[in-house]
Amino acid sequence: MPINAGPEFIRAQKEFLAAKTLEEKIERLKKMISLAPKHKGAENLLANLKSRLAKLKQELIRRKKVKKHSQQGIRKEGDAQITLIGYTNSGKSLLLSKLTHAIPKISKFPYTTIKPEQGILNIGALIQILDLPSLKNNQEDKETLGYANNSDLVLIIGLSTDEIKKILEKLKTKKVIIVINKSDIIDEDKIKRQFLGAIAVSALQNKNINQLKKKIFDSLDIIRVYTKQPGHEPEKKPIVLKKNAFVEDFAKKIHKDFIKNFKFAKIWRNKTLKKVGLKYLIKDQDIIEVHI
Ligand SMILES: Nc1nc2c(ncn2[C@@H]2O[C@H](COP(=O)(O)OP(=O)(O)O)[C@@H](O)[C@H]2O)c(=O)[nH]1
Ligand SMILES: [Mg+2]
Repeated sequence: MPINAGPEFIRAQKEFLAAKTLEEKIERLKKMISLAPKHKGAENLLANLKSRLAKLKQELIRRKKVKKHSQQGIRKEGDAQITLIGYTNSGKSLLLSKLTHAIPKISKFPYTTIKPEQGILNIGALIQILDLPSLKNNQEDKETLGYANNSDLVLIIGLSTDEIKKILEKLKTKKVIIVINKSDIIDEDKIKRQFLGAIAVSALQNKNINQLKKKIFDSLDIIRVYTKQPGHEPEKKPIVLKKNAFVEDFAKKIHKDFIKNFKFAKIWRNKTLKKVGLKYLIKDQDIIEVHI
């Protein structure tokens, strides 16, 4: 039986055959289906097109899954995740090795870091640090920027005003610390005047590394508080909470029954003891004893 497809269908078919991407193929095939003759003699054709469309859609889903999986190459760990971003040779990998126990490749040759390297900075709270591949101003930056925008805080490692400006433009997140590295060999004052709040360090000479750790903690808006059992010393490992948490939030995190049976809490702050209720605001370094 003749199919008698109209000129519009023929054109749509040509466009479909010329499609380059999977998304294009799907869109154009849908158009072909909508223009295909619907009479009995064209049933096979229509069924054929529909089954092709189903296959293309499946392929799209599969590709998306693969992409998602590869992006999740590094899982978030610890109490917060921060990322190091910058151009090649700015010293990101050396800095990672100074902030954590990680041993990444460090080299004067460009683009030594080809995938994110990770380490854990222990400042009571455990901070996961990702040392990202250097920016290249090309398509590859997309994945790198994705990691940065998804982290809790980005450290921009820059050696010049120009570099820092470019990186700020690329980033979506506003949660950044500007770190001027190599302060042993570059003039940081001019850059600092442009970016108030920037911190100058030297990863090579361990200059200002502890100040940087403190700045990282202060920028994360978290607090470390220590649980204490009546008659015992406080725990060494802190509980990490968001800034401006109440005794209530602390109690909830320890045990769900703590709220229900709560009587009062004792808080030691700067060696001073205070008896408080659930709505009391807690601060970094508080020691808390909950009574039920
Ligand atoms: N003078 C000096 N050199 C540094 C400093 N930090 C890193 N470097 C050197 O710069 C080069 C690149 O360091 P690397 O950490 O691999 O840079 P990345 O590409 O940003 O990861 C290496 O030769 C490092 O020894 C620093 O603070 N001062
Ligand atoms: Mg590197």
